[in-house]
Amino acid sequence: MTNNIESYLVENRFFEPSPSFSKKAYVSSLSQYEELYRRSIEDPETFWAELASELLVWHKKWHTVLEWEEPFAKWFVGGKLNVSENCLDRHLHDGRRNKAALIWEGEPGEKRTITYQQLHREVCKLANVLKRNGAKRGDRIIIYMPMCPEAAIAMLACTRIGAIHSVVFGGFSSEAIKDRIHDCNATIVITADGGYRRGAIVPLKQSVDNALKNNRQVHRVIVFRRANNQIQLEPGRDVWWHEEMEKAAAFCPPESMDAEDPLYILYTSGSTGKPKGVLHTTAGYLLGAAATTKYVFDLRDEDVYWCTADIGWVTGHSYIVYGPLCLGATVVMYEGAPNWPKPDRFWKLIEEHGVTIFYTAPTAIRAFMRWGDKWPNQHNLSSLRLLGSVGEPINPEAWMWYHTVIGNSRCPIVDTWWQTETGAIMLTPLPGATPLKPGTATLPFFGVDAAVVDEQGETVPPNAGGKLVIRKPWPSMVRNIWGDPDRFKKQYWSEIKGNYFTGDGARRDEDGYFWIVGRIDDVLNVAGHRLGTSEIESALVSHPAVAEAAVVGRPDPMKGQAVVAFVTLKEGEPHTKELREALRQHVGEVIGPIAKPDDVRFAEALPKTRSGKIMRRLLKEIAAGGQVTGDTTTLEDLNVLAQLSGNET
Ligand code: 7RM
Repeated sequence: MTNNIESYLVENRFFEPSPSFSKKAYVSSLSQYEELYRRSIEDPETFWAELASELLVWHKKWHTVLEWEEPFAKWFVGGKLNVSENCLDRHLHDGRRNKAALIWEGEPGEKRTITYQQLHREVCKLANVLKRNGAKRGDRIIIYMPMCPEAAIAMLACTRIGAIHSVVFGGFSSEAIKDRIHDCNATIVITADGGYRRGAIVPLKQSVDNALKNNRQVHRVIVFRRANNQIQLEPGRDVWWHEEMEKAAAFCPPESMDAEDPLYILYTSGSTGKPKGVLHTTAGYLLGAAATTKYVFDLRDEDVYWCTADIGWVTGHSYIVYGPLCLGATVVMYEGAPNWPKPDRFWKLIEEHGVTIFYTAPTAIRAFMRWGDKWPNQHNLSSLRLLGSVGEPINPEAWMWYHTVIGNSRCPIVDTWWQTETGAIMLTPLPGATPLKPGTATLPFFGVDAAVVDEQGETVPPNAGGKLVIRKPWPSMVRNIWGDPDRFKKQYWSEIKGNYFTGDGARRDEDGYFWIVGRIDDVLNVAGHRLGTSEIESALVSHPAVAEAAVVGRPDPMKGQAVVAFVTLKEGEPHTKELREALRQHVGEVIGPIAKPDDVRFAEALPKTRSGKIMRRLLKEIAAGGQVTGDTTTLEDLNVLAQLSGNET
């Protein structure tokens, strides 16, 4: 068992669901969860079929719930439906016609509220625009937009006509757009002139123009006017969104799609340079998104729900657009940065719109901690009833801050573990049922057969580290990598025979709770001990001076690997030798001498993706003293790298 990941961090804090929350919740006790979970695992097909009838509207019922030929799954075979109809048309007849679907704020401060009826009309019109511009069922359409309602409208319009969308992050470069257009052979691009970020205009159309140089595949670019910045329209190729919409009819019949027709492709940066197009299909994906939105957020009609993710990330797909709209929720959407014009922008939004459910990422939570309590404390956050976290392990210290300062020790926190590939939340508390411990995504969602296993695929004992796998197919699972089934098999289905391999390391504690210890590729090997990154990072973050930390291994002739910690300090903390030594000692005390960093490097900021994940791969190269050579196209801020490489402190 020497190959297993070792685990040392002990977390003893414990929070029972409050009786008042539980009383009203869909699932109101741990035993009720356990009973439902047991049923969902013993007979997943019946379980999911019941939910599919309850949560989705169908043109035609399926004849077979699941066809499974590892690694290829087909769910609800024979069923027909349309995703935009599920998210819009149904709500025109269920009492939600004039309910706010989207409440939007632009970064400069504009506000718009769009009802279900209005959203339906906009989506229909854009669907007609797409058709008139040559889009057909099955075509691939790139969406490269700022965070505005039109981004969601574009996605839904694609689903209305059965076109496959691929949203590219508004922060990515023209190179990234080009690769993606090429990989999926897209023929239409939907974009905007620009969008706002930290007070500046991001020139989106300009990036699209650069990406399209010498491209003969894309015959149409539809440009939404958002920022009024100067752009060029290429005659014969580019058209204005608003001009096209004026000519379009207000109704477009929804295309009847097969349950397994492709819905969207979303690219994730693989470890190789080639982008990896994760393919999701229609019914299973929508069901996974809707079921988890309902139970994990315990969503009510009167909720004002805000997920701060960008629409270019899977979280924006499942938990801004498809899950919440399918359930008829009111969704808040915000265009810009959390600290614009001041670090209280999010809290201002929550107060003003009466947000009840707030879902964000640990990277944001750590930034708010760093900026200080005075910003949230200036606002009345009493509308909040539930908090969520996604994207990385949430360090226990960050969890406690979120719980006390934002949630006023009143709101349950759902720490949700999932991936682009899983389509929907997989490990999570249910807020009325699951006792919480800071730092763990707790237990599997219904139908999710998760396990921590060793190299042979055997389940490891409690508290031993291993690989996180999923043992059974689930409706919202990735169906393929676009154009590359071999890579699909190799990447996810070859590591542990018969199981989906997540790429994450984890341990399960004595209560069966899952603790993610980091990506398997990032695991350190120190003098024969395999250590996950997240425990050492959490130990560092538990020191009062530290805002954020990333730990990587550096080749070391004695120990195999030495532990290098990159640390961002809270505002005003001094970059001294004494503090560096104090941090090493602190890790030694919290975890043990084996995990003590050999090297602590202070950094102004850490390299991250736009969804806030620390790019340890780049830090590894820096720690080894080399130049960064890997793919940096998903990096949010290139300046950070320059700073780190030149940093001798
Ligand atoms: C939703 C999303 C997936 C990877 C995943 C993990 C990490 C995400 C959590 C988490 C610990 C969490 N999709 N991750 N959520 N780790 N606790 N609650 O993030 O495809 O962009 O990333 O993110 O490593 O494998 S993703």
